Parts: sequence; C-alpha cells; structure tokens
Amino acid sequence: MRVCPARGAPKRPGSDGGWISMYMRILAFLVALGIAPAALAAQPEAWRIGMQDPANALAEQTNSFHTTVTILSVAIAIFVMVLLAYTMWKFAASRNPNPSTVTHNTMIEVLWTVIPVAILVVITIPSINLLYAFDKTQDAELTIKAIGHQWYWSYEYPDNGNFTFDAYMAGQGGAPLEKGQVRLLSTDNPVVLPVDTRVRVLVTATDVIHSWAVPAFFNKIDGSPGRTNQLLIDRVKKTGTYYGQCSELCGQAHSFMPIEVKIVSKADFAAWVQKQQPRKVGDARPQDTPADLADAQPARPATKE
Ligand SMILES: [Cu+2]
Repeated sequence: MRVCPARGAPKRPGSDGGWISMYMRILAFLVALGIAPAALAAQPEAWRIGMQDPANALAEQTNSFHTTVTILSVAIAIFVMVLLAYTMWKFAASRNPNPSTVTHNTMIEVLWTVIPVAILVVITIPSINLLYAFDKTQDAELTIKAIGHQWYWSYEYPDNGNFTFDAYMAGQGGAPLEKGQVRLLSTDNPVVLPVDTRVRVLVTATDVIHSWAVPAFFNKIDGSPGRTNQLLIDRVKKTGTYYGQCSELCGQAHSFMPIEVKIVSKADFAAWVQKQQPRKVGDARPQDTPADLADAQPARPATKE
C-alpha cells in the first residue's frame, strides 16, 4: 500500500525535513493557542539576547555597528584579562625574586598609545556617520511631532491637516486590554505611519524631560521643554506594530507612557488621515477623550496641562 507522505507515519526528527515539519506543527499549535502573534509586532521577548530585529536600513546598519563594537569590546576585555593573568603568574615573587629595574620603554609606550587611538578612530567614523544619518531629516517625506507629558504622549501631524491626538497607555486603572493589545506597551491611540517612508519626528515636552524611543527603529531622542529635537525614521520595510517606551526617568508614571507605532500601507495611511481631520490642533478635542474611553480608564494619572 502506498502511504501518502502527508498522512503516513510521522517522520523522525532529523530525517529529511523532519525538523521543519515538527517546527511548523509547533508553530501551528502556538498560533491556535493565540500565543504567536499573527502580524508583525516588534516588542521585547522573554530570554531574548541582543537587539530587536532592525526595521529599516538605518537600523540594520546601527545593529551591525553595535555587534562589531560588542565583539571588539569583548576581544579587548579578554586580551587584558589574559595579559594580567600571565603577568601575575610569570612575575610572581616566587618565580621572579629579582625584579627588573626598567621603568619605561619607548616602543611599548608608543604602541599602547597608538593602538587604542587607532581603535577609537575605527569606532568613531561609523558612529559619527550614523549619528549624522539619524539627524539628516531634510528630505523626509512626512513630519510628525511627539510631545511628552507627565504621563502620556500627544502627537501632531502638521503636514497632513495639522490634527492631533493623545496616546495614553491601554489598560490603565485595571481596565481590560482589548484583543491584540500588549500590557504596558499598547496605547489607546497608536501613532500611524506609512510603510517605506522617511519620517521626520520632532520631539519636545511640556513639563519635564521625556525621551521618544522605539528599539526596532533604533530611535531614541530626548523631548525637552522649550526645545525641539528631531530624528529620522528611515523607510520601514514591513507593515506591523512597533512598540517603544519613554526612556527618560520623568516621574512616578514614567513606565506607563508607552509608544505604539502602527506601520500601514500608504493607502491605509491616507484613509486614516482622512478620519483624523476633525482633531485639529487648537480645537476642543472631545474625540480624544470619548465617554467610553474615560469610563474605561478611571485612574488616569493626573496631568498638569
Ligand atoms: Cu516620560
């Protein structure tokens, strides 16, 4: 009898494709349990070592620079440790009863000055290039403004009708999270941005210093009262949800002002922009705090506006 490979006896792991099919079955099981996210979501993962997956070209360059510097640092640390251990063993008083009276050696002194300087120069050049690239926003296709408050963010879209909204952490005051929302990371009003677009983010604050940071974009910049900083979100490659948090200690609810960025198709972004038009900057903004939202979040931190 011919056994259909798909229905026949399960292959042992290790036989051709066995691990892959087992992995697919585990993945399907996790999806069925609702554990594996259906759409891309850039967020912290348990036991993860290293950075979140970089979401755009600039983030990829920064990530590989970080990896290079980490390897270099570890290599230097190992070299110094081994040298120290060797010196302690070789020149211990028991093995070396008559110590050398040499006090300096020109060649060694030149080397231990020149080599570290060379290493620093090698690190500095790509570092400055990346800093410059994140600050080079002249050719951005879209500008948004992120304003930090104790303890939520508000956003303005000046070149798309100048609308504004506030983004509070979802689930405040013990309110249940909606399906798909992530505890401590989701907001009631996510920032929506189009895919494959260079976005300039102007960052400021109204009360104390906050910091707008999204790890998958490798973006982080302080929002200071009375000052506007800027950064670039390079072209994000995939639609999905990207999470970040305020990264400046800004008061008692500092850890409860997350950043949720939804990257959507350009058509979806245009449709979303149309819906936001009533939320003009300077208007009374009943849309920001609808009654149902206010009911769901009775314990919003008091704000000084
Ligand atoms: Cu803050």
